[in-house]
Amino acid sequence: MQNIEDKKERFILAGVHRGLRDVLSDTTDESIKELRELVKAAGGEVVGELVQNKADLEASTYMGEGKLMELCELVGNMEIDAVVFDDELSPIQLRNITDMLGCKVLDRSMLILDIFAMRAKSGEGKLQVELAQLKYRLPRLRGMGTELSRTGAGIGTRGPGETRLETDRRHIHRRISALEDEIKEIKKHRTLIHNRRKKDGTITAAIVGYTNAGKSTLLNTLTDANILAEDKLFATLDTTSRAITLEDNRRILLVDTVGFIRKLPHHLVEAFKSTLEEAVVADFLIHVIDASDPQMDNNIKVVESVLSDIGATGKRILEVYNKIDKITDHTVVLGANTNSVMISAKSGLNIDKLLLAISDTAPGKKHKVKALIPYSEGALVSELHTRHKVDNEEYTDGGTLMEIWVDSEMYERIKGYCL
Ligand SMILES: Nc1nc2c(ncn2[C@@H]2O[C@H](COP(=O)(O)OP(=O)(O)OP(=O)(O)O)[C@@H](O)[C@H]2O)c(=O)[nH]1
Ligand SMILES: [Mg+2]
Repeated sequence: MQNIEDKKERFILAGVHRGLRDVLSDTTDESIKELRELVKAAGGEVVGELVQNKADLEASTYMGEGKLMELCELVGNMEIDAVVFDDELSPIQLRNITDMLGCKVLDRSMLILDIFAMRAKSGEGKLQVELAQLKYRLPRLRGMGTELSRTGAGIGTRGPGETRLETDRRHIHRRISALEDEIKEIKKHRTLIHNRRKKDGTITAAIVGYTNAGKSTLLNTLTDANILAEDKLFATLDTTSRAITLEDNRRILLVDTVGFIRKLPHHLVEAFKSTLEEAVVADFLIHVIDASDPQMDNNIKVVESVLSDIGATGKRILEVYNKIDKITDHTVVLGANTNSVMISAKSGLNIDKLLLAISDTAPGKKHKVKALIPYSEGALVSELHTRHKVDNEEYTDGGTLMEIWVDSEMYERIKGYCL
């Protein structure tokens, strides 16, 4: 016998296709397909969809009334638990639609927040998700009201970890300011870490990209980090960092970050600013792109626009076209950007090329030189030992013969001794 708890909530997807020039803000076949994946990621089952072609959204009901009636019928006939809309609904739209449909009504933002709530592991991640959820809910409490409290739980109502989301307005206000204080403290701590890294001369690269592009898989392949990498949206919420050492001994700290998606809820981006700051303070960015995704070009645009939203602009970007094991026509991808490599993070294909590209992109690139340093320059030799990689060293009549990796600054100092 099937346990009631195991029964998946049945969803209908709904949206309005407006024929917008900016397809990324519209409801399209692709955004609906992605919404389907989001429902799946939240643990629900999609049993139907209804998209209306209509140039303008209705201010109070989002869809036209006739279409909503149609939706209402579907809900009744198909034993639907919830309808999820492909846009963020305004408080008034949410309330009116909920009144009409008599079932649970969610929107894209709520669904994404719900998935984030399930996936958040670190203390910081949980605080940020809860803050985004509460800020989203506050103006919508009445709209969510009866249905969500009657059904009590399920998709769209889950808080991070074991916590239950507040439903009382006064408590929510109090909780929001407590969360903001806590996040401020964490941010201070993060700034300390960033400053220390800068002082130590640590080079950092943030791995950014659309959700499911293969960021965590890449970090695993490069460093054996064992980060959760799964074929599901938003597998990674918490930043993980691991260092790699390049041939010239430069250590690069690679920071895995949360994936981006189209129509990312505004409150979420706000709340996750301190996590996303990793991309803002990084020395350069590694943008992982799923080259096997037909939506590749749009996904790149979404990532670029979120990066600009959070202020991660003007940085060197290494574009990494991933999953090339899944595609046959490589010409589509090639030539997109001069600073790009094609790899398979999963099979390890072209990881050597990627490491060379990382070495070229990261600041402070070193070159191997051969130098004969006179014995009178003992301090210089020891400095070279502490800060640079020495491949070979011999004591000759004319001084210490060294094969060393030096950056341009050190090269200027020793070029008179170079052979
Ligand atoms: N075929 C193939 N699959 C890959 C490759 N790289 C990653 N994948 C798969 O793509 C899926 C997503 O990989 P992740 O590394 O979790 O992606 P992510 O970018 O970290 O995703 P989020 O954390 O959700 O943003 C997993 O099933 C990986 O096994 C690749 O080079 N080839
Ligand atoms: Mg990941």
